[in-house]
Amino acid sequence: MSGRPDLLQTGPMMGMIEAQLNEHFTVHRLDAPDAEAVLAEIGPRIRAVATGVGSTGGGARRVTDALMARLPALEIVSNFGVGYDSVDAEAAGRRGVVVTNTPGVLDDEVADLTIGLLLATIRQIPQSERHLREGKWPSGGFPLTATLRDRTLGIVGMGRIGRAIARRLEGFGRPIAYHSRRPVADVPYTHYPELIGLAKDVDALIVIVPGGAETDRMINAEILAALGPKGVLINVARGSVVDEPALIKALEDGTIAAAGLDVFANEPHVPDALIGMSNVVLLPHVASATHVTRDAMGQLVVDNLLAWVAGKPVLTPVPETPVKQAG
Ligand code: NAP
Ligand code: 8YV
Repeated sequence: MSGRPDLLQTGPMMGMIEAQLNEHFTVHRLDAPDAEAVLAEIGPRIRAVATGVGSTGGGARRVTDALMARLPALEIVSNFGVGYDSVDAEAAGRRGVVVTNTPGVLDDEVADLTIGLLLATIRQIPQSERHLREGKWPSGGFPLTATLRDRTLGIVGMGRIGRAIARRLEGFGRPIAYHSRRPVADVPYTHYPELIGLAKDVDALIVIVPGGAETDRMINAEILAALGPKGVLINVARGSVVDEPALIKALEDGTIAAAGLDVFANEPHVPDALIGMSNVVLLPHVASATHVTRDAMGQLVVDNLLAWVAGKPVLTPVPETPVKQAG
């Protein structure tokens, strides 16, 4: 390959990513005011895309089949995030474009936050802190709360992060069960082939599956009813995995007790109905959001691109796409 390859950046990315992209590539920005003109002019030259949807990860532009059709020389899409539901990976595979993501480097961080969110939701930690800050303590202590002590814990998704969550939950001494399409051979927890069965048998449901069509609104009114009035839902996966209007209704009418949510259907917008509720803990998609972990994710975004530039196999291709090297 001669010269620096042309790369399309779909939106803002972390400074450490942008600095390295600018060093090794000729970078074009899709979040420019004249995106259409940019595409028309440089689309045919673009060989790489750097992308990532999220509050700090990058712009909201998705890498669709239609966008890739405008980039006929495209060879690689490097995604900031282990979840790559904002990239049409199957279409990329059909086009011979490799997609990379950032697995592994965030498992412990996301699992740590999940445990924090679970405890915060069940023990109402933010609510009790608000009680103190609002000066209500002298007039009365914060009301008693629900507990983890009498619960069976269910995990939806027993992949890299699900396992890291389960390992931490073992320390709480409560029964652990999970649902995924296939049982995982080397974990000691009870597998439920049907999500509804798991929801019926547990009192806390922690969701950590990928987003996309196959998991779209899998946590629906029926699952929430099965979880029941003592039930707590924790979603650290994707907002699309939960039927948000059904969840709001279930929280309002006592179908379930509480929810802890790091992700939402239409981020960064959160329904007013949720914001007004006292039985929810709401976080702005921060499960991986520490300096150390975001830097590790960012470096993996860059390292995949640099491997491709060097003609080496990319480090973390997604299963839908072929391993591709620069020609
Ligand atoms: P992973 O290793 O690929 O694990 C995914 C798990 O989900 C597997 O156990 C898989 O098992 C299960 N699964 C997939 N499709 C399913 C379906 N249709 N029904 C039931 N189970 C299904 O992924 P990971 O690295 O743990 O990450 C999981 C997801 O977490 C990411 O894709 C991302 O969306 C989300 N995430 C969110 C944050 C955040 O900031 N909140 C941070 C990191 C990741 P089977 O294939 O056997 O079903
Ligand atoms: C990031 C995530 O917050 O890795 C993922 O799938 O959801 C998070 O780690 C997100 O990708 C940032 O844009």
